[in-house]
Amino acid sequence: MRFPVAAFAVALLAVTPALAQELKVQTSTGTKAVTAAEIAKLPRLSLAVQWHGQSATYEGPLLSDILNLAGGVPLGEALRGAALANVVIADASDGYRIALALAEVDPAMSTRRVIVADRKDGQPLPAAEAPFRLVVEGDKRPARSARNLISIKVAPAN
Ligand SMILES: Nc1nc2c(c(=O)[nH]1)N[C@H]1C(S)=C(S)[C@@H](COP(=O)(O)O)O[C@H]1N2
Ligand SMILES: [Mo]
Repeated sequence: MRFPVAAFAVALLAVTPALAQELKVQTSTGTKAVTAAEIAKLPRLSLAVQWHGQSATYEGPLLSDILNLAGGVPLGEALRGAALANVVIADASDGYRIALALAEVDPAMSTRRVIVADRKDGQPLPAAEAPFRLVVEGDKRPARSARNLISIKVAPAN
């Protein structure tokens, strides 16, 4: 009996990322669980990266489009005055956490493109990076490109 139980546990672990494919997005209007299906419907772009001498291409929607889905995030013309002190905090399943200024992720403000990748090199994200990976264009080191992204929060820096 031991082997079948172990095999079942391994199979369950293997499918868990697929089941958990949603992103918690917390904004001034509340918390929304954005599903992988909603994310798949957004316009997509590809970012080619050269990290530690390795090339890869990540694909997914702009983080700003996901923030617009969640609502309550001042972007575009609304991103002015006190709103410019908002930060985006991204949390990963291993406890890793990074921050960006909201202005950095607004395509109306910044040339830096920030995507929530769900594919890499034409394949679903590998388990080591799933369910989503933040890909922050323009950083010299990929330290803010958080793997295993599970939650995003937009709030005033304070
Ligand atoms: N969740 C998570 N994401 C992370 C990290 C981490 O420790 N945990 N390390 C960061 C750092 S410091 C780097 S250099 C890159 C390394 O990315 P790679 O493992 O795909 O080469 O991941 C970034 N994203
Ligand atoms: Mo790093």
